[in-house]
Amino acid sequence: MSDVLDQLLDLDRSQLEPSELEELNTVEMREWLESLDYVLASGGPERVKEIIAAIEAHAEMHGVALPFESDTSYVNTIAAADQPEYPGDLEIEKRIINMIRWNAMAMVVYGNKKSPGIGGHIATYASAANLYEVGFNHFFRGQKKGPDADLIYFQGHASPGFYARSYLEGRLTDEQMLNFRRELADGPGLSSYPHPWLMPDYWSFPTVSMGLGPITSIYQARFRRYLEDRGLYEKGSGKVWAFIGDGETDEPETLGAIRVASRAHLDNLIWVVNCNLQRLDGPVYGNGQIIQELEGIFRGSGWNVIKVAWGSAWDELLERDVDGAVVKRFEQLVDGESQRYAAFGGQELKERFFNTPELRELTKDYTDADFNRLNRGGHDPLKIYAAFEAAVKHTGQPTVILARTVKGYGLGAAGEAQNVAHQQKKLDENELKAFRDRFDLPVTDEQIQSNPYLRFDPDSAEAKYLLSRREELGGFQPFRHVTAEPLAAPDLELFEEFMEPSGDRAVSTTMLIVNMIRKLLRDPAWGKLIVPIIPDEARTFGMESLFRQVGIYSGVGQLYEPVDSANLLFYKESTDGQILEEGITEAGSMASFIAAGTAYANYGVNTIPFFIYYSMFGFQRIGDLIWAAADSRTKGFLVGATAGRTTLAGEGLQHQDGHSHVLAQPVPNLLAYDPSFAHELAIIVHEGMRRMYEEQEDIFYYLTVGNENYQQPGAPDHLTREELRDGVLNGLYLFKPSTAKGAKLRAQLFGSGSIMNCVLEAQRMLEADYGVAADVWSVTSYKALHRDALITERRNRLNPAEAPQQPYVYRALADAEGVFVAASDYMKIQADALARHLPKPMVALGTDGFGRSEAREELRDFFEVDAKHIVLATLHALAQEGQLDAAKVLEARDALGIEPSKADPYTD
Ligand SMILES: Cc1ncc(C[n+]2csc(CCOP(=O)(O)OP(=O)(O)O)c2C)c(N)n1
Ligand SMILES: [Mg+2]
Repeated sequence: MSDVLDQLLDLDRSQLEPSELEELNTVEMREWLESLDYVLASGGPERVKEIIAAIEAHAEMHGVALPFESDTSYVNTIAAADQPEYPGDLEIEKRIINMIRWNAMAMVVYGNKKSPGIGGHIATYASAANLYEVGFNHFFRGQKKGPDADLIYFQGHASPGFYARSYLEGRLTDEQMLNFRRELADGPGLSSYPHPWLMPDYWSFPTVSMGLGPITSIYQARFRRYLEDRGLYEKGSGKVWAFIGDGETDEPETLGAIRVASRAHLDNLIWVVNCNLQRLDGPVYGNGQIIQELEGIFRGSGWNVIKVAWGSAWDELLERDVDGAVVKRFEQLVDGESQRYAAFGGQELKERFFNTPELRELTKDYTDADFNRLNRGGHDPLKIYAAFEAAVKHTGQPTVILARTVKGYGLGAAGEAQNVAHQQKKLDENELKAFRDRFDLPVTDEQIQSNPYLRFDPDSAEAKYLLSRREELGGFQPFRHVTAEPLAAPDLELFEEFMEPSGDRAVSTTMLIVNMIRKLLRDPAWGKLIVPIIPDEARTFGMESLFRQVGIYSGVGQLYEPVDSANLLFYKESTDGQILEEGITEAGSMASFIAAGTAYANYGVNTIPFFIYYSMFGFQRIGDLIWAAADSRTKGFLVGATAGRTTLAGEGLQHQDGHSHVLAQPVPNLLAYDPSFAHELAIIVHEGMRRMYEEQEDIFYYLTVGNENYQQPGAPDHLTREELRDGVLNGLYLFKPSTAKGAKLRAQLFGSGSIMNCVLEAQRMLEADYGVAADVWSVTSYKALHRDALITERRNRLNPAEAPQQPYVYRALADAEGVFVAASDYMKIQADALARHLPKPMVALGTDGFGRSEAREELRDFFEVDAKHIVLATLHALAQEGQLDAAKVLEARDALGIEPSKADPYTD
């Protein structure tokens, strides 16, 4: 103990002068820290942990309520002394990164000069460049590494940087670079962001809708484990890397699923959050510290957290700072304030950060250049390398690296750390020259005016280094390469039972799809490849028997004896379980769907997902993930169960879906079906498997199935199998022609889903009570009919000299007599959208409006889709055609018991 401390300790602290108290505090703190240093040196970190734990317990025992802190001091997680040797050539890497920085900036600046308003981002990549370059030169493994290859979610707004690197690697041409964001130019162009749909040999993961990259990367890493554990893919050391913006962590999809990763011990997952402390409008958390906040969140969720906050230049300062003044200052520093130092440079840092006597003393020898060198960790390759290496080696947990960077790094006055940095796309000549000088680039003043892009001489040390690093790491990144072989659709025999009538047995389409999945799971070729995905609704859909049949996947197996173990259908979890029981997360389930439905591209494995969910919680809730699935060229079946606004009884407004088919319309490569019967479902599922896996088409399917039980009629006799198949797949076929041969009045009725039963009843009533012969058509897909009609219409418009063709729906109905009346459990706009393409008008009945808690019959009355409303609509249409007296319609309305003053379901 020091003498001063001894003396001061003898006094009553409350009697001390403030200066004496401060001295006591300082000396006391130093004593404690020195003791700790001694323990660390002699006993190592483990002993330090033991002592601190004992001190904490001791303090708590004496009534000191310690604050809960899930974050650690605001210093780098990896101490300077523990940093590994940097394996690369820093000088060469610097020249490479500088050239990439230039080209990435040039793509945007020159692109906007040529075509004002074309957009693009400079600041995002500028801040993240070092993170990526350490990855490209030392970590990211390419396709040739097989199961050791990495899957990388690149931050979407940084795409100019990846194109710029690919250009140096010789993968992209000058023309492509000049056509960044000009995909419709004469020559080949480059998409703004990562879109596998647009660049299928390059991008794998669409990340640009904030939050989708993060959540899908978690389920990707988990799915990789699933494939390995089930023996479908060789176990390797490949990682899933996701690069995320700090502003992006605002999205619930970013942080909402991080527990999934730690619970599953996904040490094959590495997130790098680029903490440039800014988002689009300004600071992410100006009044606080986003890095510290994120550290707390991730640590609390069981992740390994590595902070890369401060660059190497700070190490020496921290070393000298025995009183911890710098660390204390770090901890006070809010992000909005530190943004100023990045924006205004070393002088600002000197005056505003080193603003106490101790800090001034500590830096008294510092020159302006020294202050300017005090860099952020995310721009220091040594720090980044240490973090990446530790992340790759870490076992048992996912890792997140929180790297502190500067938004718009290198842009200087043109936007460095400015609130406007995100949208900066224009640099004037002086700013371009400043950028050139800062990064020491071989650009002449003349070149600045004209040819923007730089390349290394192929014989240069830089070009060779660049390519040899990638060669050693297994090839270029990003890449997308489909290696899966076509796989023949299952034998039609498998589906034969569904073509037969069910007899007295009433069966719902939900039960039918589950039966089909069960059968497919037993198929020798397909059985292993089916991936049933359920967000905690298996019992709702009668799928619990699958628990036992194929098991629920769990990376750790089952560590408990299930409560229902005596039951035949017990809740079985196992490492080779096949079902992905995701819990209550449609977003997570959709992320699994994407992983399973793109495994043909990412792993060369033809897994086929069936994601079964409450239809209301699909397009409406996770529409953006479905859009990303489409972009990703995902295959598989989305099955919206408990579908139909009036078919799902009792559940009411929030659950009754009468519009998911409308929301399915915008997704171009999605086929959407609303089948009524088993034979339709069987034909669609078989054809889907054939097209997606045998023909390798990049499409996916949406099927709605209901929970209403009814007898399945089997394939109709009046059609050949071929005719039936064509009709079902094209979206419409004559299901039940009228038998009332002599009737004068005619109608064509169109039914879908379970409303088909109302249509069939209306057919009977019209014939029996009103002398109208009605044919009944099954409309399996309004979307398919509409799509075909638009394609045909366009073809005719673009080829006016050729004989016009008719769309399928027109041809199918050309000779149909009488009025057209359609009814479905979905919005009227589905049928209305066909109006232009039909031989005559079609009256649409549907379920526009909010649902109600009621029984089916009442719901169908309320929404006016039941048999009596179909009858009334038919008679009204006949009257409008002049074939029936209006008085007859009025008579019928009253006879049917329809009140004209009844509530309007659309407005009430
Ligand atoms: C879902 C969604 N909302 C909004 C945007 C628009 N947007 C693009 S980038 C951006 C800011 C991104 O900030 P950050 O995540 O911190 O990334 P940085 O560019 O700073 O690395 C925003 C709001 C988007 N792409 N996706
Ligand atoms: Mg940011």
